[in-house]
Amino acid sequence: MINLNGRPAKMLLVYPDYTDRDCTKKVSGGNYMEGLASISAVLKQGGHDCKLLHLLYLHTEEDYKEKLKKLWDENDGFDIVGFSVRTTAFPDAQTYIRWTKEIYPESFVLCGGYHPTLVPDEVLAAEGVDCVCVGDGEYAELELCDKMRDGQDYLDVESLYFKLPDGSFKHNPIRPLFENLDVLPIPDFELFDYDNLESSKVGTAIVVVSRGCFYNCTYCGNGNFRKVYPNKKIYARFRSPENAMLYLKTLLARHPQIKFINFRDAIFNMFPDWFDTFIEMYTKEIGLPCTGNIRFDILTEETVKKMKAAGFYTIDMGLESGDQEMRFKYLRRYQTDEMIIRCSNWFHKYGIAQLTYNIIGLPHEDIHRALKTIKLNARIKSDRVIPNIFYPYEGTALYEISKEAGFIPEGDFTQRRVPLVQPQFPEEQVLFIEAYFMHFVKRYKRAFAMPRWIGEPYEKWLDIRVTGKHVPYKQLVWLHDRYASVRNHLKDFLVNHLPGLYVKLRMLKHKKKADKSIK
Ligand code: B12
Ligand code: SF4
Repeated sequence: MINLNGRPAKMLLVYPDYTDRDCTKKVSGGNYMEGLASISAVLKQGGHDCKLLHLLYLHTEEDYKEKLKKLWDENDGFDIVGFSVRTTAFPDAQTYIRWTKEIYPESFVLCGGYHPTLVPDEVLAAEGVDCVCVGDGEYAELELCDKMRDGQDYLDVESLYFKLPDGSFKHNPIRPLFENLDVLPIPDFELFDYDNLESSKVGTAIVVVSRGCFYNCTYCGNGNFRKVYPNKKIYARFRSPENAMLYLKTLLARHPQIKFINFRDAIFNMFPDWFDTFIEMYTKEIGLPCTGNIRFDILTEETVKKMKAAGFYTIDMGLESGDQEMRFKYLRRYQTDEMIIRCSNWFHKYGIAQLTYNIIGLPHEDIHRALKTIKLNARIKSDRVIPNIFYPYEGTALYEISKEAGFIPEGDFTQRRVPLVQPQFPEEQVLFIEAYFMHFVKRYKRAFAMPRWIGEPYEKWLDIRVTGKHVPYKQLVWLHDRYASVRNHLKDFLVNHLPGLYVKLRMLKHKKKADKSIK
């Protein structure tokens, strides 16, 4: 039991923030994370201290230990080391935890974030982990720190599970969600080297003014994240529009170089009335160019028009699969092709570019269904497409479907490029669709724009190039990998050395789109 004898607690947050494990060099300043900035703000408001070890790349033992020691010495030690763990970061996090305990065996190691929320006992069982936080962490951490400061027993703190000296687990109830997000302080942006973040370098702020989502898409953890709370009905919450303005104004006052806002809320227009009020206030009080995730099944043309006035120059939308049956049966996303096409037309009409997220390699998918995703993107004339390879997150409905069908291979699949092994959709075909997604979207767009007599044969020819028996999938994937590596290096170079030019190029692309709009 840690007793700080009246001294405020010192917490070190460790954030393994990289998705590409091959990247061993620092290429950017990493991502902003609302959850950690929020925990830090609440702890500091409560009189405690909080620092961040932001891991931007896969560290070697020497590198990690050197950084940890430096921070430890500068701060005269820490009472708690808290790891933020997303599912795919868990294997690396375990290594970092082991190394932490090797130098500081007495340190109290706590894990929080999405993975510990989904599978708390699995995380608590890992070597070196003393405690896990299930769900939102601010007030559980504050209570833990307060109790350590006051020398009280903290083993009953709600939302925390503890590993006891005999190795058994102590599970506490999960504290109810706080309904009003306005009670939270403005996040501690300065926990991060904010002006050096990947987004800040190109004048963009990542902003999150909500928690959760009330939809139930089967591949997403949200359906399960909310289940842990006793009052799960209020899981999806937003700061009030007034408080969201205060958040933005505080951020802009501290970081005046920010010229774009990237709202990363799960679904920005989840509550249409909130959204309409928010964008009206944003138009008057902020007015910076912005983007956000938008759901189409709750959208009206009037809202799209207002979004244009507010400064939305682009939006993101989850298209996920172009096969309606896949969307309805396996993804539980009840959006018809017709609805998707109609809403996309509004964005074209008002000159707001559209980026779509797509999933390839879903369970029971095959190359013909994946081709439908390419074609729907072409029909709605997506301006940018992001194809992601399906990853089965434990605890999600689609993980269970994949497991039941026998598509999940034995052993650690977290580092596989294509996690599912499905006979009807082999790895090289999934990688091929991912690699050449935009290439084919562009060509199908052309085919659909041509007169039928030429467009139809061109479409059939393209179909053969995607699904034909003799397509050399493996070789084409190899070629694309080489090209992607050069392109990514170039992008990193521009973002890190010529950010002005990068922003200009990005704006030029969006200007072309906006010029076509109705003024
Ligand atoms: C905003 C967002 C992003 C942003 C910001 C990333 C970030 N790290 O926050 C961007 C666009 C950069 C991003 C990227 C990615 N994301 Co993302 N993202 C989200 C989103 C929409 C909201 C997250 C958020 O800010 N919530 C609000 C904050 C306040 O809550 P929070 O982060 O959960 O933090 C609270 C608790 O988790 C806990 N907590 C968190 N860390 C810790 C640590 C300790 C010690 C403690 C005690 C508590 C604690 O306390 C916090 C405060 O209450 C969620 C989906 C969703 N609706 O939740 C997906 C989500 C987090 N993303 C996800 C994924 C997979 C990714 C990517 C890997 C995608 C990719 N392939 O590139 C990358 C990874 C980037 C990275 N390095 O982390 C998954 C994670 C799934 C999982 N099981 O781990 C989610 C859940 C979506 C999904 N598919 O289900 N993402
Ligand atoms: S709408 Fe987005 S955040 Fe909500 S459940 Fe679906 S995928 Fe997850």
